[in-house]
Parts: sequence; C-alpha cells; structure tokens
Amino acid sequence: PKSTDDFVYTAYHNLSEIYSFINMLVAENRKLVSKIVIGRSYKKRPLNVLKFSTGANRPGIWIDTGIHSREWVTQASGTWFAKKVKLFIFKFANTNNSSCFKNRFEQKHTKACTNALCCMQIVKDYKRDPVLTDILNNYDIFLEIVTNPDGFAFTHSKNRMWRKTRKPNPGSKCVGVDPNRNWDAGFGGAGSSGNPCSETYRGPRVNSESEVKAIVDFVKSHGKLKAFVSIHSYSQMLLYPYGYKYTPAKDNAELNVLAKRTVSALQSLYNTRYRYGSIINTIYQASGGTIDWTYNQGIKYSYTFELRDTGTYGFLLPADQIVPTAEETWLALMTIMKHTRKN
Ligand code: ING
Ligand code: ZN
Repeated sequence: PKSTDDFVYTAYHNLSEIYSFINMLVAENRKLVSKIVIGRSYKKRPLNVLKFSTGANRPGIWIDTGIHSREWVTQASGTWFAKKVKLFIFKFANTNNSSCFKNRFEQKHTKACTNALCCMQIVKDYKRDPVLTDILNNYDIFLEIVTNPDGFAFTHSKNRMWRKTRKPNPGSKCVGVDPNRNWDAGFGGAGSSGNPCSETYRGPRVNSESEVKAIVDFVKSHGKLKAFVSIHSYSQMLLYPYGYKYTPAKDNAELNVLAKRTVSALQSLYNTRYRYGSIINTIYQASGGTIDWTYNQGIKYSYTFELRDTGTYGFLLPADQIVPTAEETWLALMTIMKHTRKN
C-alpha cells in the first residue's frame, strides 16, 4: 500500500507491514501525528509510539496493544484505532481552516473531497462526534501498536503461539520473559513464575525487559497520563487493579461503575458480552502486571481489555472478526476517555 487508505484492515499483517503503516500514517499528517521511538526491543527493533496531538502541554491517554505477541487481534485493532483517530484528526485540522485544506498535500490525500460542499460535510462529521472532538481538544493520545516486536516477528516466522519477549535466559535453554509479569507491582508474588521455561516467567528482576522499561520511563517522564489502557486477548473481559492482591483499589467503586458502562457500550454494537471486575477476582491472580503498576503510579483509569473471543478460536481469531472487534472496542475506549475527561 502507498497510503493508509489502501491498507487492508480486514487481514492480519506482519511487523514490517505495521511499521510501514505507522510511517505512512505520520507522513500523511505530520502536524498532528508523530512517531516517538521510546526505546528498542532486545533485538534492537524500534519501540514505536504514535502520538496524536492538536496542542502543546496536554495531559495524555495511553493505549498499548500486542504486549503479548500471539494476541494478534490486538495489534490489528490498534492499527484500526490509529486510522480512526487519524481520519478524525484530519477532518479536525481541515475544519479549523477557512480554506478547508491547509495545503495541496492534504488536499491530495483527502480523496473525493475538494469543494466547499465537502468542507461542510467535514464540519458535520466533526460535530457528530463531540466526544472525540473534545478529547482531541484537550488530550494527547499515545498508541503503541506493537509493544513486543521481537515476539511478534517470531509469531510470524517460527511459532504462532509465542507470548513472551525473545531475550535469552542465562543458564536456561528457554527464551523470553512474560512482559505482563515484569512490572514493579507485587513483583515475584503469586501468579507469576520464577521458571524461565514458564509462559508467565517474571524475569530476573523488575523491568528487566527493555520493552517494559521503555514504557516505565515514558510514563514517568510524561508525568501527566490520565488513563492507561493495555489491550490483550482473549476472554472478553474488562479488568482493573489489582491483580497481585485482594485488597480493593482505592478507586474500586468508580472503576467498577465505569467498567459496567464501558462493557455496555461495547455490547451495544454487536451484542458481544464482556465480564468485568478486578483482575484477581475476575480472571486470576497475576503479579507484576502492567496496570497494577500504572495505577500505583497515580493513573486512576488503568484498565486491561481481553478482546474476543471466549475460546472458540482464541488467539487464532479469524480475520473477518478484526474490524467488528476494533469497532466495538472503540466504543468502549470512547466511554473510558469521556469519563476521564469529565473527572
Ligand atoms: N491475560 C492476562 C495475563 O497476562 C492479566 C491477564 C491482565 C494479568 C492484566 C494481569 C494483568 O495473563 C492474557 N491473555 O494475557
Ligand atoms: Zn495477554
């Protein structure tokens, strides 16, 4: 594909295809979309984060997909979210311009939209989505689509079911650490393993994985993230802290009410049913997880999704479910963002 309009959202893509998608997306609107390389994977691949921003010094909303490499519907949905926000932000930029288009480049890239009537349509679309408008007027959105690139490359080349990172473990023939057990929140506790051959191996120490450390550094240096959403599959659940302990989070009541509303927004599109609750009470005990750490850092709206399905296909979700999954999850994300904005 030469532009993100030609990208096929109904199919799964490999790492180089997603990396080129990211570059195209940025090239199509450099003013409002940028790529931040927050670090490198063990194999020195870039850890790319898309930033959508319409102004300086804004608080941020973080979304990551693909921290577990085999959960392919998550990276695919992340790609769809990126396109969704970019298309909207594009209208947004044009709407704020009396001549409709900033320049010939933007005009060229907005197909079938070259006259005043079309300008009015753009304004209409823009007004039709007041929530996203309001979000983009007040927050930056950060999106890391391939959070575990080494694992993802491996799922395409050697083992479709690979979950962990690809860092060798000294003294063991087994490779990789579970990047969702490597965070500094109950690290080493129950619901993680000290065995390098386990799928939930926590690693030799907190933040031993550069893929995790890069996000930790980013979150700390940004300092103003208001929501943090980490997306997994599968199980159809919306989870909030804690995973490492039974003690309810300080904001348990609010997180629960918001989760209830969020899964109902998700269900409204295709009747996909989600369970929701704290990690430990809803799925299982898990220590050293991402959102327990972000919550303890003060990011109140820290959630994890487990996308489709409930086990029929599991990680091998057919590609014809990518777009419906992304669409319904987008409604859920909008519910969380809207609440974040109001609170
Ligand atoms: N499930 C998650 C896992 O890492 C989870 C569940 C979510 C644990 C959030 C801890 C925190 O086991 C999958 N499918 O990866
Ligand atoms: Zn996962």
